[in-house]
Amino acid sequence: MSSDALMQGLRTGLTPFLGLPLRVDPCPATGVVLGVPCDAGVINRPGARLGPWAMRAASMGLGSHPMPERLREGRLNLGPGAASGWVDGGNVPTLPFSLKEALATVQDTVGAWAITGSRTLLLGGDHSLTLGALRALYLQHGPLGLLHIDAHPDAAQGAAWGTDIHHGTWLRQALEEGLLDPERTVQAGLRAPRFDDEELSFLQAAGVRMWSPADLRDPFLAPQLAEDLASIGQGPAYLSLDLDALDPVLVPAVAEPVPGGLSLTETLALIHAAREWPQPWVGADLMELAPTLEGAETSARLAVHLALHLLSGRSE
Ligand SMILES: [Mn+2]
Repeated sequence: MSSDALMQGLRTGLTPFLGLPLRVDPCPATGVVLGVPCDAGVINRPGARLGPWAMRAASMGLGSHPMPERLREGRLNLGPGAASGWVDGGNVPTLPFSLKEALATVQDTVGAWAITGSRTLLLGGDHSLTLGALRALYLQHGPLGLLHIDAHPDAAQGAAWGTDIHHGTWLRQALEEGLLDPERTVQAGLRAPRFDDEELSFLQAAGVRMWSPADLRDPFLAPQLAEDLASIGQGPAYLSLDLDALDPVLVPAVAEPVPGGLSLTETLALIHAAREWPQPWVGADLMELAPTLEGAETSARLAVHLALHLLSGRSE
């Protein structure tokens, strides 16, 4: 964000994400940030429908260059800013009463931007809405690789709640619909308590690579982790981040916080691994920020920090 954008935000009361130009109609751009103001797929503790507003407000006044990781090596050149060539596309106009219609609206909106060549970053919104983006990007690119950073596997059978689609089932839906290449699908941060082992068995049988926080921290598994993360990008890929992957001390304002989560450093290491993919991810999302819950300000701040790194190039 330039200081001009900060002044404009103060003057107008509008806070496009990171001060990006606001373009509510699809147009060719490097990428578009889209809010998804819907939480119709949340089982407990709603509030994520307000996530996009919280993240935009928290982005106001931030510099667009992450601090260089190292300052004592004499390389202080900041390079291009994060989100260079990106625009804020406003919110996806989801109806709050029908998850099915909301998914179709996300698919239509993401598809309309993708067809212009724009990459997409969703600001959630509950995690079920990711399915709409995957459906749209599959139509554009074919089966996608997926880096899924989350405390939960999100591959539950929907029958228990009388619906196939809620924020704990979208990954199963995506795999069953063939939207993903399971050989290029990796989950990181998994630690939520289980009812049974059905979900994990399903994922293992599908060929998905699952990493718990302890696995991620095991130095003997580091080469395997690097290999798994690199494999995702051997084709068009998507990066989906549920903010509950991080420890609830850092991000309490999520529907389903689970103790024992990832640190910021660990999460950034995963995000930075995606920078090494031959092609940048075609879509990404930051889901489940529920600013009605405790710790909203600090949670939103951290989400924006992650976005800044998601939208930064290799040189930063
Ligand atoms: Mn989750």
